Formats: sequence, structure tokens, C-alpha cells
Amino acid sequence: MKSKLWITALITSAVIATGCSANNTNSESEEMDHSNMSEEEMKNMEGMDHSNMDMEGMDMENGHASHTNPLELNNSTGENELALPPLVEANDGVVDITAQQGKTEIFEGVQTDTYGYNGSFLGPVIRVSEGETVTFRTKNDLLEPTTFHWHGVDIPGEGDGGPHQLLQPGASEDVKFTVSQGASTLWFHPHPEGATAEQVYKGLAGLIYVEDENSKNLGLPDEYGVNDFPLVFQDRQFNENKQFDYQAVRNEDGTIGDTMLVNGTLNPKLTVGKEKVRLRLLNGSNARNYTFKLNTGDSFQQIATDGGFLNEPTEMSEIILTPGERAEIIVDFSKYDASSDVALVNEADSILLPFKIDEQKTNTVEISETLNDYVVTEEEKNLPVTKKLELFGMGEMVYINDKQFDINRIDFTQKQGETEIWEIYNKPDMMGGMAHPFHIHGTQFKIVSIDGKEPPAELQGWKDTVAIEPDQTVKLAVKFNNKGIYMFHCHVLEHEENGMMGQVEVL
Ligand SMILES: [Cu+2]
Repeated sequence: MKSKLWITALITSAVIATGCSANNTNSESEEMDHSNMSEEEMKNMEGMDHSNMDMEGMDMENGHASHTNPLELNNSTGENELALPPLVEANDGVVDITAQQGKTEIFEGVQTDTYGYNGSFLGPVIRVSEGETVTFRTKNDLLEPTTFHWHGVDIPGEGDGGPHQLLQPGASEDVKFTVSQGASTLWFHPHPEGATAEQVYKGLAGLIYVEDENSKNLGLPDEYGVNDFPLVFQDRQFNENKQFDYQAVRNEDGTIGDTMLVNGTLNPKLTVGKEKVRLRLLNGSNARNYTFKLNTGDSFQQIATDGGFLNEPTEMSEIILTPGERAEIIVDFSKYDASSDVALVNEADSILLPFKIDEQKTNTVEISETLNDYVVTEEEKNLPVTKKLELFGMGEMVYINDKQFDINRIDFTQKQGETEIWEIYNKPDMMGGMAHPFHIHGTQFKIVSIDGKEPPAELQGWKDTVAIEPDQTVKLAVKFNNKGIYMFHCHVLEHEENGMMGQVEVL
């Protein structure tokens, strides 16, 4: 038995080592010397039941390789103008949001069965302001139960839309709350136990923009669809009939695809002015990581993280977003002209979104040098660790503190309004392990340290999802402003469903 395990591990390791060079996994797995395996590593290996491992997912020939060996993405031909989600604001304090099924023409002349909010595919951008009391009037017109989860929103647990708040087909629910956080780009998606990944995959995802007094006075581009664009990145795998067949392509370590959709548009291009343009990026994929950069090699400015503005615009040449994460960037198109070849590309230079520059459209904006007053205080830096989490495993055997999700078990309690330090360690396995995007519901947290060091400038801002690399330890300052039960989990949606999730009750 042991020798069989060895062989499985070696084969798997070899596949990963040859396949992951383009991805940002740690290099240790490539250098790992199996003859020097430590006692502990042996133990870990025995603890994992490799016989149940989805070896199909490791196969590079069958079209759905594993998370650590991504399928290559298509290059956008730019033949379709990017779809712009409808912008919705509260009407008499109410925003109607209906989950529904429909058909969408993603490929010319073909109807694909899809899910959407208030439409056949994806959802609107809901714009709210800090201090506003709003009712999200949710309705489930699907033929299966769903929930409405507001990712990144500071909201009482009963309205958070986690697995406890299941809405049956035909049912409605009013979620009333007061927006009590600053300007940010948040999102919403379903969260029913066992069906989150598939429902998101089929198209249930929308955005929430929070504006505040500050955000209006920073000189930032803020004309929706003119110089301020949402960009929802999702990779998908279509079958020969151009349908989503989620169960057929599901990968227990994260379902990825070879076809890029941005705001649901295949082969998109975006027409922009010869001016500074704000792009709000959401990695809305089930599992794929993106390294966003410009094909010109030019840098751009990052202005916001998941939950708010950075203190100042930060020059970046690339941004990595794992599933669930957002970033806002400013690209200065004034230095290009109509003949320029400019595109947003992914790490291996696959073209995600080519830009067409309309020279008639210009605008000079003066962006403030100071955007926010975010700070990790000395007190927060000196707080003791009061919650320890260890992420471990892969595929169907993913654990937090050796446990898998149980809706009837509360893993932690925390007092409302009290800041605690959560220390999260991503424990590598025999094969090196993989990065887990760790997300906490109902709050925005601060990254205090990564492996004991101050986080890089682009992570010094409010976050609700943080990528934790194998063998990395991340300390977070976490405070809940509301009470209730909240999920914390890996945002690789298949990991979440396989049990890499727990519950904290805020009292
Ligand atoms: Cu994970």
C-alpha cells in the first residue's frame, strides 16, 4: 500500500512540477527531494487518502487539468464590444434582485442556458451610498434553492446570505440594512451549501458599488460606462453545444476553463477615451488566478483593494487577483492613440481585453494624492493571536483545523466590535500545496503581517479575501461590526464546497 502511495505521489508531483511553472505556486514543490522526506511529511502523506484523488483532474490531455496546471486561456480577438451591466440604484429605498434562469447569446447565433440576476446572465451593478438605508428585495425564480450573499458587505449575519439563509424556489426575502462602510467595489453571488460553485459558474454574480463623501471629491474618473468600468473576469469551459456542463468539467481542486468571458462577453474589447480610465477588476472565477498587466509593459496605478481605497495611488506593473478579490486601477490612455496596440493581458500574455482608443474623447482629471486614511495601529500590531487556523489539503480532502464544514457546528465565537488577531497558516502537503484565497464574511479586515513582515503597499488597505501561499502565515486584524453567524472559507469555490469552510458566531 505504501509503495502505491509513493508512486501516486511521485506521479502527481511530477505533473505539478512540470505544469505549474507559469503559475505562482511555490518553487519548493519543484525542488522537493522525495528521498529526504521527513517523518512529518510521511505522516501527512499517509493522512491523505490518495486513492480517492481525482487523478482525472491531473490529466493534461483530457481538457480539464488541475488548478496548479491551468488550461491555457484563449486570446480575445476583440470582435465584441464589452457588455456593460445595468447600473441600479434604490428606488424608494428598495432594490429588486431576482435570481433567474434564461438563455444568452454568448456565441453568435447560439443560445446558451445561463443564470442571472434581473436578466439572463450575470447581474447589475448596484450603487449605494454610505449611510443609506436600503432594502435588497431578493427573489428566487430559479428551480432550485439559492441564497443571496453580499461579499464584502458589513451586514448583520441574518442578512449575509450564507448557507443558513436558503431561499426556496419562488420565495422572496427583504434584506434591509444601513450601508456602514466606505467607498468600495463589492460583489454578490449565491452561497447555498453544495451548489455555490455551480450557480456562480452558470452566471450568478453581480457588483455592488459603495460611494461616500470622500470618493466624490478625489478627482477620480466616476462616470459609469464612460471612464469608470466594471470588469468581471470569469473563465469558462463550453461543451460542443456551447453550453455550460458544470458537472462534466467540475474539478475538485477548482474548476477552470479555456474561454475567457469579461462581463459575460466573449472576445471583448473596450473602447475608451484618450484619458485616465478607472477599471474595477473582479476575479469572479471559480478557481483561476489572474496576473493582470498591460501588453505594453507600462505601469498603471492601483487605487483600491477589496474594501476601499489605498492611502495613495500606487504604481504597479502587474496585479495578481485570486478568486473573490477585487482591485481598482487607473490606466492613463492619454499617452496612446487610436493606432496603439494596448490590452490587458494575463501572466502568459494571453489577451484578456484589448482597448480601442477613441481620440475624440478626452478629459483631464487631477487625481488626489491622498485617497484614504487606512492604518494598522500599533495596538493592532501588538495584539496577541486569539484565533489560529490551519488550511490543509487538496481536492475533496480540504480542511480548516483538521475539520470540514458542518452547518451545525460553530467553530469560533467573537464579540461584536472587538478586534481579534486571526493567524492563518497554509500547511503544505507532499505535493507542495496550493494557494488558498481566504475569505471572511460580513466584514473587511486588515492584513497585519505576511510571514511576520509588513504586507506590500498594494495590500495595505481593507480586504475581505487574501491569498495565502503554501507555507505562508498571514495575520489579520478582524472586527465584526454586526452580530450573527458568518462563514470563513477558501474562495476556490470547489474547496469551499468540499468543506474548507467554518463558522464564526459574533455575539
Ligand atoms: Cu482552497
